[in-house]
Amino acid sequence: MDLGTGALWERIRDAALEACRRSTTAAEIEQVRVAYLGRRGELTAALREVGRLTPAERPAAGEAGNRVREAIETALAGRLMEIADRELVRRLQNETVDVTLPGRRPAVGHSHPLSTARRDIERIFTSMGFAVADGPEVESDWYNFEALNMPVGHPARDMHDSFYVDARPGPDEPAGRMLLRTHTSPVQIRYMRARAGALPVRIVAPGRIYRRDDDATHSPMFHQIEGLLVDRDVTFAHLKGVLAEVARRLFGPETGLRLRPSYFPFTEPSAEADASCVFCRGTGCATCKGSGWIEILGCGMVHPRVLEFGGYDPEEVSGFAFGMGIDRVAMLRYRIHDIRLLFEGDLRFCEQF
Ligand code: 2NM
Repeated sequence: MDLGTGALWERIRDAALEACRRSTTAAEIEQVRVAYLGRRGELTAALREVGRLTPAERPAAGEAGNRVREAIETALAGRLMEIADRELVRRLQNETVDVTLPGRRPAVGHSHPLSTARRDIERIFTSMGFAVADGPEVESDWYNFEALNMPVGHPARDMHDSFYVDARPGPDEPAGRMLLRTHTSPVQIRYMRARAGALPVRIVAPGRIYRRDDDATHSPMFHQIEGLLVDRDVTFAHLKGVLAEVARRLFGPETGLRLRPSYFPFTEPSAEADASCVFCRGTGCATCKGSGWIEILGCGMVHPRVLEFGGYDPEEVSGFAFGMGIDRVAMLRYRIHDIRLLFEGDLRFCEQF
């Protein structure tokens, strides 16, 4: 090989530049690069030979070889740019816009029926002076059960009703097992304790709750809104007045309210509240199963022990509380017969509201 005189370098350079000029696609450019500059390329082979020259010959040959490498690299990069430009121009020339086509209407999102129901219920309560409170969904045994007058061994704590989890309580939290809250009542306990005895307490706590249940009318995750009012001289009459107004605001001004005695560990006395059926107006239909009434919530006067757990003196204050299923309200309002539809995210369902 004639590395010294430069004839070899010139020949490689001219051949490479010619191949580069003839290339019309990026793939061809790459082929040229591999043929000359690749690991087994012609120029690469020649540069390797430089190492075998005498020390005196080596610098000039190496310099000549590297100049050729740079020339080839520059030519390839330039040609690649030309090809890309040409490609773009060709695409733009072929592109046409039909300005007479009708526009595409952008998809507009909207609120899920559950969000609408929650927002409407929250508005009713905030307009009556209640604040909205929230809290953790992973709760301690103490806040979810103990503070609500459900001591160890109470049937509602049964493994069959609750999802226990491996989480550890935080540094300032009571020791004990952790679970997904089965109601939003722990929010009310946390709120009372944070108020440290201040009056009045007047909150609603909406949110997700979890129970081990799964069929057309039960989902393992569902939504509840609970309310709590604590002050001096709060009576059952206050509870009934507030709930009657809520029922009218929620289902219409003609709606009636009926209270039936019931039992909850955290209230005494306790009641279940029925609204007169929104569909038949009380004459009896399929939705109210002929009774003319639909159960909408549970309620009662806060148990003295629960007030104490909240840091309030049951000799000084009293309170009422209630819990309502948001999913139930949405299902009644939109006549949805399977609760699971609310959680599947199927747009064919969601877009109907
Ligand atoms: C219900 C029924 C009756 C309730 C009790 C409390 C608390 F924290 F104040 F004790 N919050 N919510 C309650 C009372 C909930 O749900 C059916």
